[in-house]
Amino acid sequence: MKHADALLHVRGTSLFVDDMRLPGNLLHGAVVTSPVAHGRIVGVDASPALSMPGVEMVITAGDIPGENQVGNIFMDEPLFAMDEVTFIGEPLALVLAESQDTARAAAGSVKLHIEELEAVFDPRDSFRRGMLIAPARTFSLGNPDRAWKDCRHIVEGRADSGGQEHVYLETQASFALPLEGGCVRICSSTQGPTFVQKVAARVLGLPMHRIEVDVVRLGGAFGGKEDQATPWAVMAALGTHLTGRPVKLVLDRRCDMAWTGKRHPYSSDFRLGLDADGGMIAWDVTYYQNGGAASDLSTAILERTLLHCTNAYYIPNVSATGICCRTNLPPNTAFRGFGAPQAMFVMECAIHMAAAELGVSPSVIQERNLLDKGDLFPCGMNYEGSEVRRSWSRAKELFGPQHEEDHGSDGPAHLVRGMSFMPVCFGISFTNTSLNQASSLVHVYTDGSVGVSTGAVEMGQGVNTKIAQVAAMTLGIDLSLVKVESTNTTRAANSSPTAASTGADMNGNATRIACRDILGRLLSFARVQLQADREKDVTIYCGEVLQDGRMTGMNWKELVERAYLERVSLSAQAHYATPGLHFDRTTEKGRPFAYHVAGTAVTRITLDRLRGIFSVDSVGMVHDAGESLNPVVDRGQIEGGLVQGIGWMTMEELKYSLPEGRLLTDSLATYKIPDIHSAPRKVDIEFLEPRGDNAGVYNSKAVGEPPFMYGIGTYFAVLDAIGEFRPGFVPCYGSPMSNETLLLLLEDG
Ligand code: LUZ
Ligand code: MOS
Repeated sequence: MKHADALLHVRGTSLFVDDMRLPGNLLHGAVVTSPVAHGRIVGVDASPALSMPGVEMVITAGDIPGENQVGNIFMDEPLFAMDEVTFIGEPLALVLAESQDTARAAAGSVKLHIEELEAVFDPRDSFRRGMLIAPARTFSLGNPDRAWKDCRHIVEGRADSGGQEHVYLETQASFALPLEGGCVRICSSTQGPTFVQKVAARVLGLPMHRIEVDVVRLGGAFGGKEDQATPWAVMAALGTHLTGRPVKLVLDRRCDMAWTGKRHPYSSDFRLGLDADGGMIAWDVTYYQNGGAASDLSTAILERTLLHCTNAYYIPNVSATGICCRTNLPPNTAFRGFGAPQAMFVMECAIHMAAAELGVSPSVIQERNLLDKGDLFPCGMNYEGSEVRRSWSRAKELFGPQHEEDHGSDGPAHLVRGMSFMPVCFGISFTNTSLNQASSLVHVYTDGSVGVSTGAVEMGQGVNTKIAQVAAMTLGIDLSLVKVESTNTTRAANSSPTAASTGADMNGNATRIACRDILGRLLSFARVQLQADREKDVTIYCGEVLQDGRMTGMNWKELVERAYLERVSLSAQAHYATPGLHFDRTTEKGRPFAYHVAGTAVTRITLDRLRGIFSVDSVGMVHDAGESLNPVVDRGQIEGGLVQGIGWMTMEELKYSLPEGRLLTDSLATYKIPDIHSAPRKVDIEFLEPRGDNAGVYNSKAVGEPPFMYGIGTYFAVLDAIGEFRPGFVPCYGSPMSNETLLLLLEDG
């Protein structure tokens, strides 16, 4: 089964927000944003814009009928700044005009009088000034204070990881249409239609039932549209509400890059204690998270960092502290992995440092400390699987050092090989327990075709394909009979964002329940029609109605048609709530995850020590996808996640002008993402043999985020290569390991 949108995509006929036909009286929006990172607003003069022909209206905070607030976890983010601006790109006003060019030109003509104030961009600096977004949190396990005394080796250091731009192919985009009675329909490129609905209702001062949000598909999101699609969609809705006309707002690439939040940069301090055999026995870590100017999802992201502070390892004594620091950057936000990659990077840096101290390969320490079934995480949950060790063993068998006699230097002396193991253990579920619910509405039409609506948003990851498969499998019919509809708040209400890798699990499970409900009714009806005894087993298989496994001569279409005539309901709505989850934030203990996804990557690189460049020769991964619902889609997620992770670790670098804090890398000419040449020459993926049940759908497992963290292995493969000619080498741990950084590091000798 291919991706359901494959044909549309290759033919260029799939629709995105910017492709949709809109009525002729459409207005285009352009946003006036702050040119300074921190300042007091003295005046906003829109008269030059208003005097331009074709300009309809300039909307500012004062025009908002409801609340000027787009915050999610905390109410700390105005839609339009009022007295103070706190980051470059903070919206001040929305210009509406007859054409996009006019709107943008008019937005540029608005005169801003802003008194500049001192700005802070560094999280440690923010921490020293007490600019916290929320109080620090600490997760602990065992007794770290006592454990330090038993340590034979203690290493201590600092690790910094950089931010990351999402570079979704489709930039932030939305439009709004006026409906009768003052209602508004919003089409948005968002992962969270319900959040858009809720915030639009809040800003417009309307009940939620007056706002409808519809999402067909997204051209990528990666977390960048979990929270940050909202302001743009709400602005379009506000424009429609105030003018009675359709309004479209699409950001161009440069504005999108400059104005929207990124992956959170982290700066962390660590201390790792080991026993004589390399067993990790004490772990102390403090994460300074660069939250940006508003809270957005930062505290949830920091929570996931704390939940992954030991990655795939068991450490009996842990103290992990997370500090969410406010700075004057655009609010940083969700990005694939949601704080876990930052935690895993620090853990691997500490292991690398310890390995240098012990004079062993990091893989010796890694393997020695992998999670076993029953091991306790600092959050109080036990590791319930076997996949961490099984994936490691299998990866070692398939891709381990024995497959390469020539590890180290060979051939030209300036070319050096390096390799690394990267085990990943990632918790599946939203850390905010209440978000772990989904719903599905299934209609069987009288010709036997099926329409499914859920809260899941298709963003290229293939969730619609998987949901269609679940419906077809459950009903026993051909996949071609199933269509997954757009995601619409009137058909799937109160949906969680499609995030946390849970889209297919939760919406698939809801769809399965709804389909089983309809199937139950149809089978009872079929029994009567076939005059079958109670004991006789009536089923539907490949679109045929079977009795005790034998054909009855009735097929799915006939059954549906007859059931309709006898007034059997052919629709069902179902809700799914992931079972067994709880977490207590006062004790920081609970069971936050339905299950974990684990896997191991083995990365090989060749470093050119003269030029400071390297190529990724191969990455072999053993990944736990459960019983994969769709191996083609899952492979796509694993490959994509890996390459995106390699980009974060080794090349994607956000540069700002200082002291202004303006993003210099605001286009793809200066912000480098992996291209085909920087992707691994060879990628091998083996699915780990599934064992046991889990809360995924049809025993599959979530796949969206975990593979991202395989990319961390590339960083350590480069360090391994350097270690070949500088034994015991310990760098200042910091990502990205860009060519520039690498060259300077090699020159430092
Ligand atoms: N979004 C969210 C997420 O709101 N909560 C989460 O725990 C999460 N995890 C991963 C990605 N997005
Ligand atoms: Mo996300 S980082 O929106 O799963």
